[in-house]
Amino acid sequence: TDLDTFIARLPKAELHLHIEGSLEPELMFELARRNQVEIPYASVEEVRAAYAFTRLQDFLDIYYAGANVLRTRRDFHDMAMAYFDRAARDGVVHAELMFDPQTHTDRGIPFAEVIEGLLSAMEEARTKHGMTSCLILSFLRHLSEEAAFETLAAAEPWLDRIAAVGLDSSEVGHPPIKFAQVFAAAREKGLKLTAHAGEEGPPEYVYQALDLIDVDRIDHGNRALEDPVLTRRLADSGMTLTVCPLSNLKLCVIDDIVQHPIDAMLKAGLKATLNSDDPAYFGGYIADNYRAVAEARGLGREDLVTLARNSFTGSFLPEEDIARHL
Ligand code: ES4
Ligand code: ZN
Repeated sequence: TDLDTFIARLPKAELHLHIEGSLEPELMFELARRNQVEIPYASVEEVRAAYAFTRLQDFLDIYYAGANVLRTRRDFHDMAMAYFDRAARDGVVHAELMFDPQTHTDRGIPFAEVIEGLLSAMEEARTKHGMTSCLILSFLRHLSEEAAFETLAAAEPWLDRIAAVGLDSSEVGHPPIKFAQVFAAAREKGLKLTAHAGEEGPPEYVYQALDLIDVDRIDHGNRALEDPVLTRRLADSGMTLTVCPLSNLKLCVIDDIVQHPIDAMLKAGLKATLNSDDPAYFGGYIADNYRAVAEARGLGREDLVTLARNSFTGSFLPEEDIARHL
């Protein structure tokens, strides 16, 4: 079989996906019309042309603006369903969706509208595609820890339907230690913990995620490679890294896809996985990420199988469900 067919047929889990980052320009226009919201673009082409970033913050400014068209639970449902339909075609059988409640509650959208829309799409994905999924509530790190505590409190009625908490948005200047208390509270409530670390931030932020938060996963983790001691520690502990190659390219974490360190990560014994991050903004879904690094770094099919396998062993699924996928 050719590479695209092999990748599409390889069962995989997606572990690093911001659902708001799956909002395609076409749906953005449809929701703007449906909700009578003004958007600063005249056409889908103009939106896509605006997706030229040189760093994380350039992207985040546009991503938060795009989320402004999301108003009702139906909007969140439709956005998530579009993602599930697309991911199913890429061979995703389990998806862990990060969502940013503060992006919506700070605009006056009730937490219930956001999560109920996502949950109903998750239910539909299960019946329509046989796809399992779970939710990762992400705190915006450019906001205060107090605001994160308020978000955790707002989530209380749905805690049994939330697998984990995460930490995203502007990394530099907002180290994990800023959120140590709220992560401890989330763990007390039985949630798993993950945090973006080492995307733009230094290895020190990865150490903080490990030592001060005791995370179950690291999102990105690229800059850990600058520190051999840290790299060895991540490998020896079997820590899962949710790596996002096309995101790294679009946000200039790397200058060219041929420089992507995925093969170095595997060679170092790191439990890396491949993910799409914000597929509507970064030019590709999960299979595009597999293909991009397979071609750019000459990964063999055994490597792709290893990466897909890591996506299940690194997932937040119960042990018996993980075993079913191996
Ligand atoms: C994000 Cl790529 C990335 N990094 C940090 N925060 C984010 N939120 C959405 N995508
Ligand atoms: Zn991310």
